[in-house]
Amino acid sequence: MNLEQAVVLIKPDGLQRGLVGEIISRFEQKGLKLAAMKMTYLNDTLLDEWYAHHKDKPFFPQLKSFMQKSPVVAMLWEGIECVDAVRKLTGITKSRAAEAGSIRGDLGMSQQLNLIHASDSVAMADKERDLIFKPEEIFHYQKDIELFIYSEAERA
Ligand code: 3AN
Repeated sequence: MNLEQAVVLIKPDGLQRGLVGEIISRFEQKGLKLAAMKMTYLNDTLLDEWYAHHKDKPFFPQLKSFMQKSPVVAMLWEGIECVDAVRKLTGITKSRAAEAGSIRGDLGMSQQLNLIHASDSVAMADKERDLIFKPEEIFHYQKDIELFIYSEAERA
C-alpha cells in the first residue's frame, strides 16, 4: 500500500471568503483521511523556507505578505497516492484557468489568491509537514470506512 500524506493550507483568501468548510468537504468526500488540522500564522522564517523555490521571483514579496494577511488553516491529509489526488482536487495555479470541478476551478479567479496550497511532491509534503506540525499534532487512528474506499488488494 502506497500511503502518502499531503499538506494543504487554506490561504487567507479562503478563510476570509468563508470557504473553509467547503474546502475541507472536498477532501473528506474524496475519501482522504484527516491526520492533522490547526489554525496558525505563518511567520517570515517559515515562509522563506516554504517558498524557497520562489525567492527570486518578482511576486515573492507580495506572496509573502498575502500569506500573512490572516491566519491559515493547515491540514495533513492521508491516503494511497494522496499527493497526486490532492493536487488534482486543487487544480492548476491560475484559478481562472483551472479545471471546472477542482477547488480553484470552481471557487476562484486569481493566480496569487488561489485559495489553497497543496504539496507538489512526496518530498515536499514531508518537508512541509515537519515545518508546520509537531509530532503530537499528527494523529494515527483507524478509519473503518476505508474498507469501502479502497479494495482489499489496494489496502494490502
Ligand atoms: P501551486 O500553489 O499551484 O503549487 P506554485 O508553487 O508555482 O503554485 O506557486 C506558489 C504560490 O505562489 C501560488 N499558490 C500563488 O499564490 C503564488 N504564485 C505563483 N505564481 C504566481 C504569479 N505568477 N504571480 C503571483 N503569484 C503567484
